[in-house]
Amino acid sequence: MHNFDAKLLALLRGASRVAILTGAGISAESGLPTFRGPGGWWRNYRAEDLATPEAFERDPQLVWEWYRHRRAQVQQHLPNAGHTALAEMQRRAGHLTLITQCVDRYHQQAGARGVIELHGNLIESRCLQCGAQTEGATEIWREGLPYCACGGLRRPAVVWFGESLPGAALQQAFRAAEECDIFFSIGTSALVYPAAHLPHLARDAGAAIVEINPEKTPLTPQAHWFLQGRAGEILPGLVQAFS
Ligand code: BJW
Ligand code: ZN
Repeated sequence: MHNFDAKLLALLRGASRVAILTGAGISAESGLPTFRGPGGWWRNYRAEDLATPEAFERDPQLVWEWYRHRRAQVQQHLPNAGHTALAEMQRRAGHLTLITQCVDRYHQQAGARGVIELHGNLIESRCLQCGAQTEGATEIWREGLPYCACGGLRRPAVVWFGESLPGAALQQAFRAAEECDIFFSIGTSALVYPAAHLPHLARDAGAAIVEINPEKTPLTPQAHWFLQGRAGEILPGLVQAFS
């Protein structure tokens, strides 16, 4: 079990508002690949070929092949001890906002509520013609591409590079960061903006910053606590502090 600093535990017990930002690393122990780490997607593919609007215009079949594969992976695996611990922490803490860059919906599946999805989700798709956003079950597949009932082509309901994040979600996330006493950055390389701004906003507003990651990131020098290790191993112990 991880040995936590007494000062950190006291701070957690006294905190009235907690904000948590998660990234692909939170789902790594579920068996989902991350983007940038060893075994990550960007080790074998170029982000520009899969996660940009230009890639989708150029080769929608290829992009959909990747997202179908990832949907299947999400269905084949389950939330892990890290997701469960965060949901439990939310039940115990006075006020805990969970902000995620993940598109797998594992936080919600583990019981977390009011999750702010900054980069959309894998489950839904959006019609390029009528704008309707619905779950995959309503897609009409033809030659490797999903269509809407209106006939329009559908795209994954995620946020690609160069696209703006959903405005309401981003606003809620900024606010949670500015108002919290403690901000956790968990399982994210802290490289992709504007999500990567959040811990800095929180820090500037006076919050304590706690980072959980097996590797150092550009955020690490700014973190008040760097808990080096896997989220699924560290978080279950940390839950005890919230009671
Ligand atoms: C563990 C673990 C375990 C392992 N336990 N941890 C130059 C400067 C600044 C900004 C820009 C710039 N050029 C372009 C930009 C903007 C760009 C950006 O930030 N680029 C940077 C890469 C430089 N951002 C955008 O384009 C965003 N939009 C935007 O800014 O709009 C305004 C605008 C419009 C037009 C022009 C310019 C600006 C949109 C970003 C969208 C990101 N989309 C993706 C795909 C989403 C859909 C999908 O899933 O398919 O989001 S890319 C990918 O990266 C995904 C992730 O959410 C995101 C972040 O990655 P994450 O989650 O941090 O994962 P990894 O793999 O990077 O890290 C995993 C971490 O876990 C590692 O640290 C491991 O060590 C750790 N880990 N096991 C705990 N067990
Ligand atoms: Zn439509």
